[in-house]
Amino acid sequence: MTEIRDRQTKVTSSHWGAFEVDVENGRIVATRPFSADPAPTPIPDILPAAVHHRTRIDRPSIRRGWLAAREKNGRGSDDFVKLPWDEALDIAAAELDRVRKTYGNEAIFGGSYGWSSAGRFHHAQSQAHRFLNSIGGYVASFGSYSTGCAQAIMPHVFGEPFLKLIYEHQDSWQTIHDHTETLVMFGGINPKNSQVSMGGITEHRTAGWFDRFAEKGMRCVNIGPQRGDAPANCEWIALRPASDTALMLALAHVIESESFTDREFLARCTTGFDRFLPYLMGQEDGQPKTPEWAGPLCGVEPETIRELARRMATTRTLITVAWSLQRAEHGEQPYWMSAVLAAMLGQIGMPGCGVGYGYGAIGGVGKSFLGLHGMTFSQGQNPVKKVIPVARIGDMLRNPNQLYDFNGKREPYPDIRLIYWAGGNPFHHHQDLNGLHKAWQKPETIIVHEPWWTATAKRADIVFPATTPYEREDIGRSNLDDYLFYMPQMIAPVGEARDDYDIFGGLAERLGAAQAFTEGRGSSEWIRLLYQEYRAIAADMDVEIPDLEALKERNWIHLPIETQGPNQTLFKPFREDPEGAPLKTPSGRIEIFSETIASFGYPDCPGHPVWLPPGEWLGNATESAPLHLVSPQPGDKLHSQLECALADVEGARPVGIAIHPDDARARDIGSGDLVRVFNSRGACRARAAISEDIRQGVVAMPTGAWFGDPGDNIDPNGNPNALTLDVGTSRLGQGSSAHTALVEVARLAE
Ligand SMILES: Nc1nc2c(c(=O)[nH]1)N[C@H]1C(S)=C(S)[C@@H](COP(=O)(O)OP(=O)(O)OC[C@H]3O[C@@H](n4cnc5c(=O)[nH]c(N)nc54)[C@H](O)[C@@H]3O)O[C@H]1N2
Ligand SMILES: Nc1nc2c(c(=O)[nH]1)N[C@H]1C(S)=C(S)[C@@H](COP(=O)(O)OP(=O)(O)OC[C@H]3O[C@@H](n4cnc5c(=O)[nH]c(N)nc54)[C@H](O)[C@@H]3O)O[C@H]1N2
Ligand SMILES: [Mo]
Repeated sequence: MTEIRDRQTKVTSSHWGAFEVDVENGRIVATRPFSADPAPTPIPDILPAAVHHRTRIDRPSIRRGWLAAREKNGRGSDDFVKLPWDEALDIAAAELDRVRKTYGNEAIFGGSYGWSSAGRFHHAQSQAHRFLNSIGGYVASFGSYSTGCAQAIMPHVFGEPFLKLIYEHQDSWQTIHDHTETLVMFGGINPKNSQVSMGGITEHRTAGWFDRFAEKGMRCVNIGPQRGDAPANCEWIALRPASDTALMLALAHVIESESFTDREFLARCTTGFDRFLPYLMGQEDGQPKTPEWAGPLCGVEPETIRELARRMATTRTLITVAWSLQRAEHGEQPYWMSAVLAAMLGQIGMPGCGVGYGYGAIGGVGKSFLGLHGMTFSQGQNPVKKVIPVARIGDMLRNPNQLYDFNGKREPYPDIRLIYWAGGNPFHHHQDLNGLHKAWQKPETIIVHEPWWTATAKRADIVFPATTPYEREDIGRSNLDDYLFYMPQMIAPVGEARDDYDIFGGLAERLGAAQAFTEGRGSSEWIRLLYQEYRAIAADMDVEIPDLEALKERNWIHLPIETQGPNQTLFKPFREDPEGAPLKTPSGRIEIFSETIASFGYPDCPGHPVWLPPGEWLGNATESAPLHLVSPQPGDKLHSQLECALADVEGARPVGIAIHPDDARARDIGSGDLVRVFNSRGACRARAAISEDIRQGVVAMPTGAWFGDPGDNIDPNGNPNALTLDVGTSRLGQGSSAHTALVEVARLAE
């Protein structure tokens, strides 16, 4: 370890951006904004308190009931026995060995989903995968909670992996600024969310773009349940959650009825409009999808829909869709339908027009940089071929060996005996946490690495204390950012925490896999090697990067990789020459009707987009659960990270629940009142935040509060996943349906 001076200030990078860190006598005492960031986020303010918080895990800990008798009950309620590292590693290694020998590596779940920390080398999930591969493999997971459903459906429509589409090809903010006349944002574009980006975002510029759009006179329309999902200078159409597909169909109906459909574009660049049109016009099911039909479903006036459709058809229009829309039951439909609507307008492939996904969702979307990739620590090969859709973990644990459908395949769920998690917090992120807690009792052993005693760590059997980025050195770099950081170690590990790499190294050694996992290198040697490789890749692209010693000295550099390349208009080459530059779909065109999807025979995702109401929404609200709960990302942090210290702030917990004045009045709820939010799946506490900026009938609670203990009959801090529905989006996408939940709210006595 490098010597730590008494007082120093260094810059580091994180998922929420770069910031300066002041260290005094071995403790982080303050953070300050990074000089090059035009709109720094306040997220790091709480970091000093969090890094040294009392909830840090100080030593390896094994749950008493498991240690004594491999007792499974008691997860989340037992206390822990603290052990020396060697002893705890011996026990964990022996258990991994027992499970792989008794049941095979197909009994180990190592999806280990989660954002963990930025930093290229010490990425906990990659480390976990590499380690598990080195000992024979693990059951992996596909996709993310962010975009799992889109990752399944959109390749059928556009023939591209969804992430490649949004990160490499979509129009840049500059292109939108220069060309778009009407920006129609389903689910808004919220600068609050672009505070963060996987692996880092240095210059926060999203809000600034909207000021420039307004100056230009661009019309920006936010369609969704909350006004605050877009900057204040945007129009708001207050939509019922989950009804977007109905609205899009009605827009399409107007476009078709008023002869705006671009038949020439449809003929050249798409397939299957003829199969979709009878559904749209009602010849198929007797129900034309008119604005009068959609109005009551969406809670939007038919005239508003007509006016918007005409505007979209007569101006250069970009339709954007937030990721949240596909994080709901039948989330495939608005994604597919938005593509069909854009195709009917015939503007796909023109700069600033067509359709785009996830602008603002994270800060990197809409930035355009040279594809300078690299510095990836190899995860090795996984000999186990079983993969589950990431959000189906509860189903997997509940239904071992049962068949399930996913994107055209039917497979049995594995029979999991051991769960290994490093760098994620499933007892924050998964839906219906009370249901997950029950399913979580099935495996024989659960091993977790965590810096903090999260709800997941508390529900594990073996817990290893992990360092935070401030306790180890790393390199900060993201494909979606034009800065490069040396992230220095700033303080000694808190308690007995170790780097994930060293924990896995210790286990690998005990399991005879040391060479496969470490290849004889320590972390600093790996960092040096990966950096050298990255420098060589950069040099090939004529980007000069200093050597590691110089980067250490400079702490950070700006990379000259911003571009406005030809790729910055989505599908431009395809539009210009659909025969010569076909899409990678079966037809080579945009698939309005997909023979592939139709061949799956899924009633919940047929061959073209359709309106399918979800299991819970305002259209089937009940007396006991009359309100639609949406649970967006928190504005003041990243997910459940740094929560321990934020929760200490006077009055900060439970979290606020946005509720319309009429709904509050009907329940005799006043502003700031403590409330109980509940349904048949669970209950949590929240504090009423009465607001005209949320649609009547809808309530919104941010994610991120630490979930309580199993004995709690009400979640104390307000994690909305005490209430959400744990079902796949459909047999096709099997994504998370986090935004699907009906609830009731009642005042609680203080
Ligand atoms: N209701 C509802 N639920 C949702 C969503 C929603 O919209 N609504 N959104 C979903 C989405 S999109 C996402 S991405 C997920 C996010 O869910 P997660 O990614 O699981 O959330 P995080 O809080 O970022 O979890 C990261 C964990 O890693 C730990 N950690 C940080 N650094 C390290 C490290 O170096 N080593 C180790 N071992 N651990 C580390 C942190 O302390 C934290 O506990 O939530 C999902 N859940
Ligand atoms: N500050 C901060 N930023 C973050 C994160 C964080 O934890 N903190 N997490 C990051 C991650 S992992 C992700 S995946 C992205 C997520 O990015 P998104 O998925 O875009 O964001 P959300 O905040 O989940 O939802 C955005 C809005 O969608 C609206 N909405 C919900 N349901 C519907 C619907 O049916 N129709 C319409 N039209 N609107 C609806 C809600 O009002 C909500 O406020 O955010 C990223 N950004
Ligand atoms: Mo996410």
